[in-house]
Amino acid sequence: MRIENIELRRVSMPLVRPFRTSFGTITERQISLVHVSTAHAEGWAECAAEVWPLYSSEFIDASDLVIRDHLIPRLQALGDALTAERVGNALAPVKGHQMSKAVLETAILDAQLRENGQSFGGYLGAVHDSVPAGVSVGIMDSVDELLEAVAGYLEQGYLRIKLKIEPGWDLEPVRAVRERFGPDLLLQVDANTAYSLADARHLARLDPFDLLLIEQPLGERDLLGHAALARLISTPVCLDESIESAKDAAAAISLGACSIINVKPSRVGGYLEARRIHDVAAAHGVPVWCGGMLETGIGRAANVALAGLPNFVLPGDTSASDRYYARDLTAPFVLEDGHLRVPTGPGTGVAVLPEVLAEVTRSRSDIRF
Ligand code: SMG
Ligand code: MG
Repeated sequence: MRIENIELRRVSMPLVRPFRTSFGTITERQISLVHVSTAHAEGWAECAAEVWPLYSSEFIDASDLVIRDHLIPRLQALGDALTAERVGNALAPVKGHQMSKAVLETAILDAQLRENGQSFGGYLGAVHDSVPAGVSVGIMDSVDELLEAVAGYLEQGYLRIKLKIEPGWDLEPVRAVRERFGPDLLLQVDANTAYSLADARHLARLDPFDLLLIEQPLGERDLLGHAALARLISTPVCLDESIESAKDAAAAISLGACSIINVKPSRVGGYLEARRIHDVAAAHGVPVWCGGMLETGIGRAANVALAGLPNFVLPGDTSASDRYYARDLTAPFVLEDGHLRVPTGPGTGVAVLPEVLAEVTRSRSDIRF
């Protein structure tokens, strides 16, 4: 495949409501988009890195720089031999920077699949036409406000609720949601590393609420801590931040650090590694689900395709466009009976809307190949 140009574009997308996690509040998503042009096709992808290095060590300004100065030159060196499948190895000498690597591989894969007339779902091996949608509900100022938000999402048809938790916002909101919406509600929590192993006894007090899982309670490097915690609580432990590769997934599973994995393609360097994690987990009987980074329709389309693979057995953080943005960069993803449809067109199967794109663009630069 011969790339002619890679465009880096910074957009700013206001969220419909602020999103608060244990590491901070965001009101607007600043996103780096990568747009790849070949003689025959175009590919788009979005980088998950945020403004601050708080979810992980990556952040958007550093990501732009590493893409431009360290990653793209390695792709240019491949010349015509470049394919999406070769991106991972070509970028492997650069340590870390999974999100920056992911956005390049994904944009190239999109262009390649569009050239070949194949969809992301078909390429990755999706077996479902639509996938069940969950919603991630941020930390709020009061339990009443939270109950109202959850009620609204359930009315819209979301099939699973995830509550963000942190010390001081855990037992009470979980109890309130469980009591108000009953035992059948699929409910889980996400701590984004906010606890330590010394909190094990406190976290065990979540056990009676019959949660699907607790996501990333401890630090991202603390696999042994998670393994110890998993022995002390009955809520299944799910890892997010800790898993940056299929090797990490294999290690975490072997150590007993998790019994469920949140697969985010951006966090693990792209969709090919995400599929490997899916396969490793499936081989161990470990269920996975698709996480989210408040993606626009560009990233959502590919995530929904991934979530169509057979071992994605839990509803994902793959919500409809209007949960995030009043105007999405693509035709909006809408809930149909609690599900999002897996796109079937070539590549991600979605088109970027030029007027919306122009409106949210803050800057752009081009790298000629
Ligand atoms: O995309 O619906 C979404 C957000 C899902 O909670 C979500 N993501 O740790 O899983 C997570 C968080 C990380 C993003 S917080 C800005
Ligand atoms: Mg998480």
